[in-house]
Amino acid sequence: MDPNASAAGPDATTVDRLDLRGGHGELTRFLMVYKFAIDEVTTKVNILREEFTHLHDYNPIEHVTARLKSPESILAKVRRRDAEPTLDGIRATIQDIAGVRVTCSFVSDVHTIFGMFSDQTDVTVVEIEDYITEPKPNGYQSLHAIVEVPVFLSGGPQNVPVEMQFRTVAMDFWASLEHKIYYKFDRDVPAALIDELREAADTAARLDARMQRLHETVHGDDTPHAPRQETAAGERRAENPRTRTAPSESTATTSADLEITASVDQPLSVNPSRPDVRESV
Ligand code: 0O2
Repeated sequence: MDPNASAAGPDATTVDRLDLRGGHGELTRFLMVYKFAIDEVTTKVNILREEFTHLHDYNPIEHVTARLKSPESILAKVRRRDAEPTLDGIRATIQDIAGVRVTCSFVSDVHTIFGMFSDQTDVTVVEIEDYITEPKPNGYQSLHAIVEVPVFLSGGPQNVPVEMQFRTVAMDFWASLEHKIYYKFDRDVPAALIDELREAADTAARLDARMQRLHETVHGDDTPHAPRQETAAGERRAENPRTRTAPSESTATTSADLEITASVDQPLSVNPSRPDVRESV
């Protein structure tokens, strides 16, 4: 029996009593599996990237970043959601503990890479939020998906959710600036700035459309598409994937203070402007 387990079992432990910092704390062990899921997902994405580079002499993925949500952010979200403050409660409620962001060159690449990723037989798409087809009112664009991947532990496989965000370089540029402004003004951004950000988002979207056209002019039909594999992706999606916004036709992710290092294609480093984000270097 686990000596750290409470009488009701480790998963029923009240989170407030958990050791948030210790390298061997309960929460650290709980989070370890999410770090493994990040490793699984980033390996899959890097395989696609390398294969593309070799086969098509073209790399549709600009960069991949990953982050484990910090214990503090997890607790804040648990409170916001009024969820049960236990490991079971966290597991059931918070699906973005593991986050992977894939930044692509062109909008078509976003859909192609997402299609190729979600078609893999061990990936289950739980939820899609397509903020590219339908941007947020502030202009935010990205394709979000909660996917589940199996992590093979000593005691057997465990399906672990990972929040994935797919976006273009232009979308990423806009989102990172907007995020900084949002926190600089402590979430109370002046109206004029909000308007300007909205306009900048439109400019970024126009740039994406223009670059896409140029790209197609240069590459023509050579642009890679997601192959339809034998098993329809839909069959492997969760029975009722929560698709808040219909994905586009072609398609059908704070500080990690933990002593965990994940590998993307090289060890992850902490982005000084976003200590919550660990980047491939
Ligand atoms: P972090 O630090 O990135 O993890 P929530 O808001 O988390 O309670 P939900 O449904 O998970 O609910 O949020 P949503 O809308 O899917 O957004 C999840 C993540 O997408 C955010 O994580 C951001 O990374 C990104 N995102 C969503 N909307 C915006 C936006 O308007 N601007 C920018 N810059 N990023 C956005 P968090 O919550 O910021 O935390």
